[in-house]
Amino acid sequence: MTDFTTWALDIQQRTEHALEQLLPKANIAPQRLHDAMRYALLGGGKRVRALLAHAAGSLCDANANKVDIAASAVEMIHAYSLVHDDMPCMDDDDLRRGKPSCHKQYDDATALLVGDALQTLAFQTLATTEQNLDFTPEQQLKMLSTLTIASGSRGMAGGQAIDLASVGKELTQLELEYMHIHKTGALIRAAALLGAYCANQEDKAKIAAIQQYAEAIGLAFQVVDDILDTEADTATLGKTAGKDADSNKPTYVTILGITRAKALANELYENALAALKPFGEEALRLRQLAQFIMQRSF
Ligand code: GRG
Repeated sequence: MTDFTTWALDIQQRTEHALEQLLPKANIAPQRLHDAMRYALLGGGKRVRALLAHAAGSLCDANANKVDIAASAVEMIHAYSLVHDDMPCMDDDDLRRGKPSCHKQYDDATALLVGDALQTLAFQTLATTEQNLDFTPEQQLKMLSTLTIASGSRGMAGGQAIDLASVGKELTQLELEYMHIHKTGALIRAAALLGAYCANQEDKAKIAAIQQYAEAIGLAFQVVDDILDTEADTATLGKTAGKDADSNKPTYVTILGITRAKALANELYENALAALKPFGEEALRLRQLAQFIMQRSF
């Protein structure tokens, strides 16, 4: 079996290729919108959600070509959320993935439309049968409903609303956790589940374990993000460092302090690994990915 870095690079490259194929070409009208969609989605990002979909897919023995479709749809939703999040009416950030954020490179109206169009392209990708010949309609519906719920007001968009409403407020750890389970966790959980749903046969025990793993690692991802926001620099992060503290936003570091925040991240990592205990080598990629999420520097 290949080492993790080689595997991850392969997934990142095949995801890039799948997204490039699924996006409208930049010379197709409306050119500016299509160009901006490609700017926001291609050539950047760690593709953690695609890696999760493939790692979960590999535990369930799913066909990797099918997982590419699921992974692409999740990466489209993620990219849309970043484009909207960076806009002046939300987090107001000029830098994303080491380059000017979408509204800076284009304009606010274009960025708004990029988010809208990437979101609908994600659902189109899962629903369009010509691309998904091997999927059963039941599989497609399951993936669609999982991703819509994870993205909407009971998932990511709801978490973002809570985030915006909590600026300048003191939150308890439980309230902060509730926000992140929705804002970041819901899509991470959906990424893993969609990967598993690509398998020809559902294994309920594996799906339950994947769900438990993804919930723990999704939260760990956020705790690590808060730690990086205080400890890493802007050049390494590819986005403005210290943004949360500057925006007067509660984070795991402000609530717990750096030492307890690191201990919490480790505890969540251990919980994620514990969920995979019943599985041997088949869960290797999920284990390695958990480690990657913990050790990431941006
Ligand atoms: C606008 C509806 C709407 C939602 C936005 C996820 C989100 C909700 C905003 C992102 C804000 C943020 C920085 C959250 C912290 C965790 C996070 C999602 C970081 C970015 O994800 P990475 O690190 O990014 O996976 P890359 O660029 O590697 O894909």
